[in-house]
Order: sequence, then C-alpha cells, then structure tokens
Amino acid sequence: MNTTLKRAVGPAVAAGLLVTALATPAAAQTPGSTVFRLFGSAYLSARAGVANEVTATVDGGRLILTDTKGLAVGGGCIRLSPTSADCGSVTSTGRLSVGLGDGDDSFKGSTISLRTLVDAGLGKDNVATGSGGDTVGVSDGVGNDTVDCGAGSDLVFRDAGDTIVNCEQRY
Ligand SMILES: [Ca+2]
Ligand SMILES: [Ca+2]
Repeated sequence: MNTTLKRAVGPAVAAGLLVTALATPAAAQTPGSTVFRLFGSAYLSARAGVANEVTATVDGGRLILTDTKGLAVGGGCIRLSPTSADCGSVTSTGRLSVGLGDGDDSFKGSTISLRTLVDAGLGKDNVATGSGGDTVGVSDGVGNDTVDCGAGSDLVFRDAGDTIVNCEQRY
C-alpha cells in the first residue's frame, strides 16, 4: 500500500474498529427490530445479526407489530411491551414494509389485509403474508426459503429451490 492510500484508509479502519468495540457490550440488550411510521406507512427494520421472529396482526383496528427478539419504537408507533408495538390505525396505513435483514428469520402476517412488502434478506427465512397484494423478496442466492403470499395478487422474487405458495407472479 502506498503512503497516500495508507493515510486515507487508516483513520476509517480505526474508526470502524472503535465502533465495533463499543457496540459489542451493549449488543445483548439491543432490540432485534425497530418499528416506526413515515408518510402514512408502517415500517419494521431488523438489526443485523439477529434471527428475527416478527408478526403483524390487527387488533381493534390497530396494526400490531411484534418481534420476539425485542422492539425499539420510533415515531408514530406506541410501545405495548418490550416485544410489541401499536403502529396506528390500519385503515390509515398505506402499507407495511418489513426488512428482516440477515439470519434465519420468520414473518407471520397471514391474517392481515394490509398491503405488505417483505425483504427477507440473507438466511433461511419463512414468510407468510395476508390477503393484500403483497411483494416478498427471498432471492438471496440460496433456495432454502419458504413463502406463502396468501390471498390477493402477489409478487415474489425468489431463487430456484425456494418453496413458494400462493404468489401469482414469480421472478
Ligand atoms: Ca434478521
Ligand atoms: Ca397476499
């Protein structure tokens, strides 16, 4: 490596190591996912390194999101417990977007009619969406995922070998 490149890369590498060192002790207490609302849509974003078990249900007209690995609750959602949150009136919610990140994750939302987008990311994932027109992505290069898109006209991005049920359009 020449001197100029060393100078440019050195501090960035050092900063990266510092962040990793600081993050490690707190990791055990860090929630598995963060939920929030933005522009009338609800979001759940999983943290890296977690095998998330996520559900979406409707209770009394409210959209309830859970992750057994714990939730951080952002704007527009109300904490119900360490693992669940009320993310607003389902009729005022345009759609639900879920990013499961890496790990062997599951998403169960088969009882809801809200349009749902699930990016299952890496790992062996199990995704079940409801009666809305849903979009599910399990194309991580490995054919070991399972998807049930439920009723409605649904779209899936998958690999050969993935088990796909009830998804009308497959890419
Ligand atoms: Ca994950
Ligand atoms: Ca569906």
